[in-house]
Amino acid sequence: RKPTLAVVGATGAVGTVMLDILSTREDVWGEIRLVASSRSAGKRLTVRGEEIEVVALSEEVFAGVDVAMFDVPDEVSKEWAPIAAAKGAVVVDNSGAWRMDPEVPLVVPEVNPEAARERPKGIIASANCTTLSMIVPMGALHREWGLKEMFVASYQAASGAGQAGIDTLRTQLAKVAGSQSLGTQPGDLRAVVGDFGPFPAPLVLNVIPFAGSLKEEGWASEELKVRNESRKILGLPDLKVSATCVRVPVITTHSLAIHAIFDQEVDAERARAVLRQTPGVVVVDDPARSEFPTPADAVGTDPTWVGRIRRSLDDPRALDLFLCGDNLRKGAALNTAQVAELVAAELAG
Ligand code: 11C
Repeated sequence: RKPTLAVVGATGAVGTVMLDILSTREDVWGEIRLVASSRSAGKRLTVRGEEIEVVALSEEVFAGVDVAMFDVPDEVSKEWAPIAAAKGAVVVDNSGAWRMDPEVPLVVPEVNPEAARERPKGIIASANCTTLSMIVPMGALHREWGLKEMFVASYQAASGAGQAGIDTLRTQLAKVAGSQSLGTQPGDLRAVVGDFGPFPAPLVLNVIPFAGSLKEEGWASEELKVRNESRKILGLPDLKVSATCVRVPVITTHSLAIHAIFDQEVDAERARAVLRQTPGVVVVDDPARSEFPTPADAVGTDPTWVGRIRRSLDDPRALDLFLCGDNLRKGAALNTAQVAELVAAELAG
């Protein structure tokens, strides 16, 4: 019998990509149940070419479910993931609710697949989209030279803030379209765009040096997630990580500029060779021909695209690079689907 899958949060920005991924990857699932809030119940969505009615989240929907993917806000996951697990489902959770729980593995199949087997709470976490956008190539470079420290600047897309983020950027784009003057005077965009949506400032024609919520000593939650989640996934509890997370007016696909320091001397050509051999990574690195990753080229694709690979001029143990990853695919739905497939393979024996 093929395992039964529940997709909780099927109607959100990540859920929508998840249905596409489930329809295009090798099909390991038997029944698929689509679950959402009571507001979305009754909608009919297509997965694997078949229309399925969305049902409201309740204890009963987990009866007979083997694996439950959760693409919901943290507070919904906090409440409902244990209920699904108590009903016998293995939960693969994409929220931030469980990632740092020592009894919950945080899994990226290309980096630490073995961690998925040890799940005392019946819950496996998938990482934040910013961490996931870089962790596969950084894991490969760590295996080669031993990672010691990372300085990260992110360029994060609007869809990291969900459908509300996408809608806000599109509305703001419409408000500035055709203007010959907006973006030339201090505050002119603030006056015109009106609603900032989930962002703390206008996003259109702008960049915002803040993502997530404010935590201790001025750090943003996104920056702490990049640090803490990288440490857990790579199994490096003392890894030094400094991140500055910035929102940019891109619909989907996060980019990151990384300065990574290793235990040994590095070599840019060897880094390209290592990354070319790494599943889930594509190297595009020929700046003389204007070949480097951009979010506009990476969006809608599965791999992490890496380029601008240089050895630091001042430190032979350090590499600088730039990478792009679709935050809704590998950054969210794809990684969750890959983890769920690991569990399905394990259940199949
Ligand atoms: C963003 N990375 O771009 C965030 C969204 O912890 O899963 C994902 C938040 C999370 O805003």
